[in-house]
Amino acid sequence: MRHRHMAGTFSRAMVILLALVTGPVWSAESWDMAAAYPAKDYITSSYIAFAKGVTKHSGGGLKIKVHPSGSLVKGAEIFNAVESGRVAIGGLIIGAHAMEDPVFGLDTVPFLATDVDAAWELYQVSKNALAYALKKRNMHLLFTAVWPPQGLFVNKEVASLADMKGVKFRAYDNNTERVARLAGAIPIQTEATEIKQAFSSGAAESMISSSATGVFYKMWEHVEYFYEGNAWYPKSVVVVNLDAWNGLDGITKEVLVEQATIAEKAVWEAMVPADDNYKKTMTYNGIKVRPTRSKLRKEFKKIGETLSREWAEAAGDTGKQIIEDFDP
Ligand code: PCA
Repeated sequence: MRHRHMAGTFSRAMVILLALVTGPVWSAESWDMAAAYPAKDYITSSYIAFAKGVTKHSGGGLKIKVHPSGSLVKGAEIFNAVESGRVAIGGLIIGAHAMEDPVFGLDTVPFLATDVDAAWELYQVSKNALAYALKKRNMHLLFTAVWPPQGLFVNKEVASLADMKGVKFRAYDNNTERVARLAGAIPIQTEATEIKQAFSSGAAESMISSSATGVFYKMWEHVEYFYEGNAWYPKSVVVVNLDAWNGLDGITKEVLVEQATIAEKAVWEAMVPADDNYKKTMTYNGIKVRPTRSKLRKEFKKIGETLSREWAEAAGDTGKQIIEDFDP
């Protein structure tokens, strides 16, 4: 704990030192936005619509350019890049940072929110805690985007966990890695941009992800099945470096907040129809989209219970309060 704190202090000191030497890499007029997923993915599309809205409604006073597919910063590094000010703004999967603050991992606790309304409710009751935790890491929360429910992509029929034993599994964060381990699979963590390579080389044979990712990485070229899980709805957060945020004038801040509200509403509403379309595309291309078999679902619920317990222990009083306030 002490070491982590010291490491944090040290890296923050380095960042300040670097900024003093080189100055910030962004200006008040022009921001580059780091994004991990493809431009046409509905999540990244929402960032692009948001960026256009800000550019337009600030009369060009603040231009935001989105860099998709990890082209500016790799997905796993966006958090640190925004925190340190290497980029002014970024969109990232927040559950991947549960190690840094348990509140970041709330939306990856399996079976807590099992439909989009519950996921929205969970977000509402945890929003202040989320924004506060981000502020402590030098970031301002603008909005969130919800991913479709997570399901299992796999190259064979799976009726129970026994079928997952020893299966190579691509994980996108520590949570999915932990699920894989508890399921007896063999996880490797990769960026989404490395999915095709992982599956073509045989390093991965399965993964838990969504229909969106299934379509953009043409998973029909690698697997036969997509088992729908509806166990959790991860969120991406759009965050601004706090110094970049504080450097804006009041009117520009208002424009950002307004456009963030519009983008958030649109992307949350877009999720269900987008998911339906992505599943149709997968089916059309030959993936068998199936409900999870009841035995597997039961076994998976057990894994969910373990993860929930672990999360509650780590999240302490803040976590307890959120769970108490959550009434789906
Ligand atoms: N796709 C992302 C994370 C959540 C999702 O549905 C991925 O697989 O990297």
